[in-house]
Amino acid sequence: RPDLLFPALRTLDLRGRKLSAAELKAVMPRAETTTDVASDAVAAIIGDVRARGFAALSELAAKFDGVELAHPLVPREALRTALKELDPAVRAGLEESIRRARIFAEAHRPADVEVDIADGAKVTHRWVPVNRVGLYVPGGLAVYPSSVVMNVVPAQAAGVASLALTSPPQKEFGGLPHPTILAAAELLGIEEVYAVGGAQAIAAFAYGIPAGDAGPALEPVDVVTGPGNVFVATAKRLVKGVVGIDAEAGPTEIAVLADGSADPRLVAADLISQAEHDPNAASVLVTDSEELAGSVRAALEDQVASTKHSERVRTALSGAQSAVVLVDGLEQGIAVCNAYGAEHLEIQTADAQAVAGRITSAGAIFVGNYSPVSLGDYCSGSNHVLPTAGTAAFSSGLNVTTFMRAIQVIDYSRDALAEVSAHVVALSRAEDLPAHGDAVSIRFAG
Ligand code: HSO
Ligand code: ZN
Repeated sequence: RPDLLFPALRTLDLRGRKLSAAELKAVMPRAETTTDVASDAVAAIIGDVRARGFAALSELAAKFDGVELAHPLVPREALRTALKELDPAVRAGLEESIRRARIFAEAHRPADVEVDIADGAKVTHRWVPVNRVGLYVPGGLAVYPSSVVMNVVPAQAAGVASLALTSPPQKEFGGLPHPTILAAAELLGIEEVYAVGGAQAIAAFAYGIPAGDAGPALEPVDVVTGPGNVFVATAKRLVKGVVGIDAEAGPTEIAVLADGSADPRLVAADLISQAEHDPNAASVLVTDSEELAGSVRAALEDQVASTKHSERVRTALSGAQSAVVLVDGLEQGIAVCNAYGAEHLEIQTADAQAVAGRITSAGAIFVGNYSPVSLGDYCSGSNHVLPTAGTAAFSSGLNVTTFMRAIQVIDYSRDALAEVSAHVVALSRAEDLPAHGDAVSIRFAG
């Protein structure tokens, strides 16, 4: 009775059911997105930072982080020391992660598009990096130096001139951010690092803080990226429009689309790997093989028991957001995955490449037995900041273009303008905006 194994993970049987894409999306397991409960508190913090600058940051650091800080800029010496004291194996891992991410990001820098619409009529789409970005790195339980790499490398490849990073002050590290974060920043050549966390960090980035008695100014940024808790996410939402922000990263998700040819031990290990992040993480197996589903359950019994964060993993796998989804065949499996739009989708089927080619919604696709999500988390060259909660339907993972925008450049000659002038005049009349037409006609009058 394979269905009796690991019963905490529920089964959703979609076999024989003809569901539309919208119905599939509704029926797939997904955590409720948390509604914004922090808005008022966060708005007050943002207002306070705007009004009182460093003094507000210092008070908030004392209140929330229990540290005394007159000015939150981390001394350069502390960055150097953190790198010097970094475990050599971790350093080597970060260096390889950076190297691969750079190869990809630099190749991905978008090319300008220059088009001759007609003789002498040229329109160009010109990519330009933003001037300055602020990167938020969470502290506390989740210390992710790998996320420093994932945010910084594409910004640098985009050509962003000025890059600032912030992470909450840690009492146990003398009010500085976690040393691994500092070391990763130093490896990447980031000199401007702050010890500020929470909504106040996002406010400081968005509005800047003028120089004062406490020390040098914190210049406002154009784009804020990076994950954070509900206060950080709410703050990002509130400053959006003043600055650009990246997508809100919810609890992580892995879906595995597998057929009878998949190795159940690998499927189980990968489901566990992302469940390890968060009791709210989602692990979803989509398969047309009841036999595979049974052997994955058997493998989960073994592997969940022996993994370090067993309790967290068990909670994630037994949550409403996780399931084994049984489908009639690969066709329905692909439809299910496209409707779900997982942050990470692994394809472990006979012809994995062909199946991957038919996926139209996912943050990232991991093809075949040797491309697990953990590879992408650290060292594949791809980015691990990816759309969650189905937002893959309309958004992309972090990449060079996150840190760029494009300018359209219009360059017409006299003859080229003459060729369309009557059309401009006619359209301007139709919109009762005759001065628009006149601005063209005047160039040819007299
Ligand atoms: N899987 C996470 C990223 C991460 N994993 C960082 C390990 N460290 C979200 O894509
Ligand atoms: Zn991960």
